Amino acid sequence: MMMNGWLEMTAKGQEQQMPLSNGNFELAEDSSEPDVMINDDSDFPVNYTTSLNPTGIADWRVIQNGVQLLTNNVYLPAPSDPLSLCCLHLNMPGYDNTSQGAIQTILNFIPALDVLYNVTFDMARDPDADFNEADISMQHSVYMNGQLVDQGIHVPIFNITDTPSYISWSTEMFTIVGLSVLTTLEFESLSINYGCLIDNVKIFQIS
Ligand SMILES: [Ca+2]
Repeated sequence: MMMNGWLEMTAKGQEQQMPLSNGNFELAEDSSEPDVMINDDSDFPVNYTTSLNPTGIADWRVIQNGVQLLTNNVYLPAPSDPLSLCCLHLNMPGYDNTSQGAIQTILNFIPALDVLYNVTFDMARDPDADFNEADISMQHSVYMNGQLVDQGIHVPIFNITDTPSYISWSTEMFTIVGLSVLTTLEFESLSINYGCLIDNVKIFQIS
């Protein structure tokens, strides 16, 4: 694997990783201590809402209700990054009755016209959710020049034996077609109170 700044060729050499800032959610302010970055000593979970430090997670914006960063000292990190400090919970339990959070990022490159890109991310069901609870799921949305061009629902695979220290992570993927305009990516929880965990959002050019 060759690293060249944000350019990374995969082992296959056929996909080129494109820039997506802070897709691993490691850069964020501790919302209880504004301007202090989260670290091992932060008081997790760290909460962000549309009114409480909505841009505290670098390069992302909370656009609906609240989300929280959970420490991977307690919540098993996804296998693709065992050294992850934290992952994102798309809900903020107890907040605003529903707590179904949503976050948004603007891609820091313009996806070229008619070129295909794969967006991948790690996803899991928050193991704190009651297993009797209704289906837990999330939705991705892609906007190009403000127009919705792609949307999909993701339902995490899990085991009823999952606990914070043993989480069934899986990797999700969807494909978008470039339109040579500003492109925005959103993730939204479709679940009440407890929802999906996500981490390691990446984008690859595949054609
Ligand atoms: Ca992470």
